[in-house]
Amino acid sequence: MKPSDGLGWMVSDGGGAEPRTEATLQKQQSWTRVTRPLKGECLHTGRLKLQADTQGEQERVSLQQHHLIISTMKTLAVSALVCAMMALTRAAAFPGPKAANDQAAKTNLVKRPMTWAKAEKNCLSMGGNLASVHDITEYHEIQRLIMSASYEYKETWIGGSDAQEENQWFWSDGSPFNYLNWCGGEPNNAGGNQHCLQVNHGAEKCWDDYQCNTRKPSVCVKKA
Ligand SMILES: [Ca+2]
Ligand SMILES: [Ca+2]
Repeated sequence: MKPSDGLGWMVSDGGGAEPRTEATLQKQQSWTRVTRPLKGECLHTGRLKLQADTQGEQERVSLQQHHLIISTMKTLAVSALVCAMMALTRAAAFPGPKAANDQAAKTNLVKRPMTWAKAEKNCLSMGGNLASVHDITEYHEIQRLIMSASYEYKETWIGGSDAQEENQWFWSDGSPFNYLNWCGGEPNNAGGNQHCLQVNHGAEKCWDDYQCNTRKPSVCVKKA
């Protein structure tokens, strides 16, 4: 069979030898009816699809705009909430000058002489510890406090100790022991019995290890 109607061999029954009976014609026409409309349907369906796409696109765009507006409003609301929370967090995290003054006021000199251990317990009873020192600025603040309270750079306990193990120094408040201001030749553990840290030692007013059972003034610091 020739592809006389331009539909090609695929629209035929494929046999070629079958006589062109009415049934065959109907069969071929049915193929034709199926096949021809397929092209039309494809186009038509395509147009419908295009129209549907267009309408759907409009609806989709409209919905997207709607969602965008809602999303934008939600984002703005969330952003405002986040900004408010950040402002509160900053207010809590970064104390102003008044809070800094309050923290400085929590460092105090205890004039009454006590052994190192009793001085530490006395600080604990006030919610603090013997002072720890982490840089030269902190050390100078402690020296100024001692001078302003006692009018001299008096030897005074702060929180350093190597009582647990020789030459393993700790601050009683648990902070890192990462700054040193030892006097020359100190700590010397003189007599094998010096395990507590006193400040304002010697002419240079530096640090010395000394017998812990000696009674001295002390400096307490209460953490913020
Ligand atoms: Ca020692
Ligand atoms: Ca010493």
